[in-house]
Amino acid sequence: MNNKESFYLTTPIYYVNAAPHLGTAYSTVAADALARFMRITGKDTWFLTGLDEHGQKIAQTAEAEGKTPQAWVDEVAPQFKAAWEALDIHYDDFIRTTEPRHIRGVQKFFETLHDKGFIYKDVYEGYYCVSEETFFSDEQLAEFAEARAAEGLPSTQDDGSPLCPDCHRPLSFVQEENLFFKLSAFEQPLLDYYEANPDFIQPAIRRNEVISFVKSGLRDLSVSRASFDWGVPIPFAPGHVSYVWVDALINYITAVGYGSNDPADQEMFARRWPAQLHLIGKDIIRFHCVIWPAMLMAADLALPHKVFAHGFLLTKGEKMSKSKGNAMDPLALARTFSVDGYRYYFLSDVQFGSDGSVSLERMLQVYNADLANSWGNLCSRALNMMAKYLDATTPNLWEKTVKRLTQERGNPLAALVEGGLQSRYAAAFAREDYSAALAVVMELVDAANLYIEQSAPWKLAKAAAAEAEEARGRGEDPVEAEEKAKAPTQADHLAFVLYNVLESMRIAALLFAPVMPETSAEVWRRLGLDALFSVDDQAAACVWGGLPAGLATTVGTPLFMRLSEDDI
Ligand code: ME8
Repeated sequence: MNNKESFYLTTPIYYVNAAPHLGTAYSTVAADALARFMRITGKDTWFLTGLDEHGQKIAQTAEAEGKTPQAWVDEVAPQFKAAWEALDIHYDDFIRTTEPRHIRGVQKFFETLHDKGFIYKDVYEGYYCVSEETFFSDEQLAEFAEARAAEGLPSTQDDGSPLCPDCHRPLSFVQEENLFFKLSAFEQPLLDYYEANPDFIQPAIRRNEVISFVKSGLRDLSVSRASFDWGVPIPFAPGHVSYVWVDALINYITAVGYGSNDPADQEMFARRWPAQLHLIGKDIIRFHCVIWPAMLMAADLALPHKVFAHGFLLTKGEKMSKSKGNAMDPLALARTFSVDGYRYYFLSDVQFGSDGSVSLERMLQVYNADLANSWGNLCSRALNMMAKYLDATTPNLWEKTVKRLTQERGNPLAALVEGGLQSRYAAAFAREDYSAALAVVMELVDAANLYIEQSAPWKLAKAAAAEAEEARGRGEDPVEAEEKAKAPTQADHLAFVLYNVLESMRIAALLFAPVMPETSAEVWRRLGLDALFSVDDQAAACVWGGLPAGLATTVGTPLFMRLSEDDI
């Protein structure tokens, strides 16, 4: 029996019409960092990601490639897994919508909605965007036409047929008998739910957007397609497959056991569902905050606790996407800036929840300033001084010496940590504010670098050597001399300063671990801590003074090599 609190979080499941790109990597890295944070804080974390493999867009892509859809998705799926592995993403489960466990669950879901009277047959007549896999109503098209006209831009092709309001590609006209879901019946229940659960949709701007969309009226949703067969067959409607979005959303429950008769799966479902968090991009907010909760209400299932929609990564002011050809390859960037450098840049420099411009130039700047010059440099300076002055062994100071030095010289680093550093960091993580969480850790790194400058260990080392020399000249043992004087020696002061710097490094490594796991594990090794505890299960150990004495430290190569314009 697991008594730990469950934390189930998900990313969108991505379309397999092309390889992973910076946008899909962004959501997945963010979810991974949060999952690592939750694991470290002791939550029973379950992190799901996966692939959306059905639908007309995938069928068309496969056809263009001269492959069957199954062969195509089987070819692309490993590319996603390899990319996530390369970016150090540790998911607990990876679902593909072509798996039997998912298909079975989607069918059960349809049957449930049908049995409860929420599904009926009707003729759908209207426009559909294959690229967005979305239906557009006449009102939506009119609104788009008006907005475009105001900018002096066309909203139709030359022959007068409309363009997609989202991606501006030509729309297809669909006229077929479909199954419909009574989405309109959930208008008021959804509004009531948003009101009763103010944190359900984050950030607030998205919540307001969703509320005004629902208030403007919901229409029933066409949930099946009969003109092609690359989808989940609907058991009670031969010839119909599920609308790809409905199929895709259900992944969040089929992955944790919904639809299975196996008692172990049923137990998992009871434990994991509802999810704590669906982490998505703002482009798919209506699917997650309107259609999905309405589907769950109709099936009498609990609703997820929170949907957080992050913004778009923009390059030169435009949404970065494969079709616009302005997508940077995440794996190439990770090779240049290191995996941790990659993860750090996107999570620190783009305010999570807002759109953010990204560029190689800015990435280089952030990498050099924060990682090579601040964090990396702190580690190499401190470890070099340990080797030079303290025989690469963490010092063993008497408690009373530490007390006295703290009184006399102050300890700004301990004061910073004890002044609520970790709680500010944790609060930032809990509201998905990665930039703020990382800025808190950088405060400690910057303070430690400043402390080195101000306390000048090299001067203390000189003074300590002179003091020892003097004591020897008097024929005294320096330790006894200290006892006699009841005053800390210069050597104590040096050890005190370096201990404080190393202790700050230990805490910074712990707090950086969710975003930069590789580097934190390396710092852990260099501090000689890996034999004692793992960097992953030490979150509670941000208590000042946790670095034991007598550990062997190692210098190693620079954690982050400084890069120049020529390297990018
Ligand atoms: O929509 N900036 O899949 P998809 C930030 N299969 N994030 C971006 C981005 C950008 N420029 N471009 C993409 C689908 N993303 C459906 C989802 S879920 C039940 C089904 C990210 O492959 C962002 O998370 O088009 C966005 O929501 C997602 O990729 C869309 O991925």
